[in-house]
Amino acid sequence: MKTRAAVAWEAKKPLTIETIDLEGPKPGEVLVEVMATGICHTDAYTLSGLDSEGKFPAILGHEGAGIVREVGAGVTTLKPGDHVIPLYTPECRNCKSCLSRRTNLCTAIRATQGQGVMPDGTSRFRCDSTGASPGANTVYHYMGCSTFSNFTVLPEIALAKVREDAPFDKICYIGCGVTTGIGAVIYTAKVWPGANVVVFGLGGIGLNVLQGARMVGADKIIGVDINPDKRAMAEKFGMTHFINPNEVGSDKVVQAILDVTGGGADFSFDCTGNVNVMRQALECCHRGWGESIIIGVAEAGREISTRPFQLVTGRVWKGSAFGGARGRTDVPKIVDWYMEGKINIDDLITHTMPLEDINHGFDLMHEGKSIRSVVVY
Ligand code: NAD
Ligand code: AHE
Ligand code: ZN
Repeated sequence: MKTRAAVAWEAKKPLTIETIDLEGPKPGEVLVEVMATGICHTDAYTLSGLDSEGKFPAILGHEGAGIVREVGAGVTTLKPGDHVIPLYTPECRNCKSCLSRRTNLCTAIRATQGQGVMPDGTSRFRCDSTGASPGANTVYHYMGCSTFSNFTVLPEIALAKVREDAPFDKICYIGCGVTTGIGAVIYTAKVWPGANVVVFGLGGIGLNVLQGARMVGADKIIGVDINPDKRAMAEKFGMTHFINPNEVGSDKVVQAILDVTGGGADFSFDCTGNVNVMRQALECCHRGWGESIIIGVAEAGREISTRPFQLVTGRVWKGSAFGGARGRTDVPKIVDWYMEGKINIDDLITHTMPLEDINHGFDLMHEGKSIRSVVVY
């Protein structure tokens, strides 16, 4: 079939809207009509060319919601008409990782996903309008999702079935940002009531960490951002104290946090992807037990560092992917929380736009003017 998609032909270039050839689902795969997709900072990171797994041309996008239109042979858990959220972290329930119950990092299809292809090693996307010779017109999948295409194909294990009364233009955000932020608090860090929490980077992820911290009853919830315009929204989502490194001096941020918390944070979260900030996030943690969770994605080649003494004296450095959530199990529950009014998504979606304006969504993110832009097909 033909479908409309925003294609990333090469790094650092705007996306262009193309008519793409999409092959139908092979065994174990599902054809999904994407109804809405958010634009996450990770899409911009890959488009910047600094993602070591970035492949071009590709159809980016990994924060979507849609409807199953066709299922391939052997698919048993989904049928046409089902409402779904694509999962860049699938849940096969069969691999060593899934069976361990110790991680959400399912390994069933991770290798091919990183290569921009389906589990059989081939892409379902082709763009014949390039004029390239047959076979040279492959367009790659991205994070196994490619939600910047109106129709896409995913493995059955990479789809969470969700309730049908939930609005696509809001729950698409649960496909990454909401689950990543709230999940990092409840599944990865297991923040306890009364804990002091620090969040570095008050964007689409950090604001969800804030609302997760408020949900579990954290005490002080400190936000750190270089953009003072993020303050009002952060306060709405539970922030009790704000620190702007440009005002206090970036070398004084850690001390400022030690002062506010009376010795250090119980939990800190990096939602910037900046390795210098990650160091501050660790070092502002309380001696003996403070835990710092890295959520931000850093460019290829960047490394984190600290004095080992920081760890010897009890601070813990951890990371979190997709908030530690098991997609097929946890995502439908998070959709329920939204529908029951337990979490706020609406206020974080600051802009919606048609696919034709998707580059504007990236501009708004880079200018710090949006929290989440959502493309509605
Ligand atoms: P965003 O652009 O919406 O927000 C980033 C925020 O960080 C902005 O408010 C910006 O002003 C702030 N910031 C930048 N530099 C800073 C600094 N030096 N000190 C303090 N604040 C600073 O991005 P987002 O969509 O919220 O994504 C945040 C990060 O999380 C990205 O690196 C993204 O790739 C990553 N991410 C990771 C996962 C995961 O599963 N681990 C999931 C989604 C996103
Ligand atoms: N290809 C990147 C990996 C970037 C990364 O860490 N991605 C996160 C999700 S970001 C969503 O917005 C993740 O889930 N990581 C675990 C995994 O298996 O990729 C790189 O830097 O190489
Ligand atoms: Zn994302």
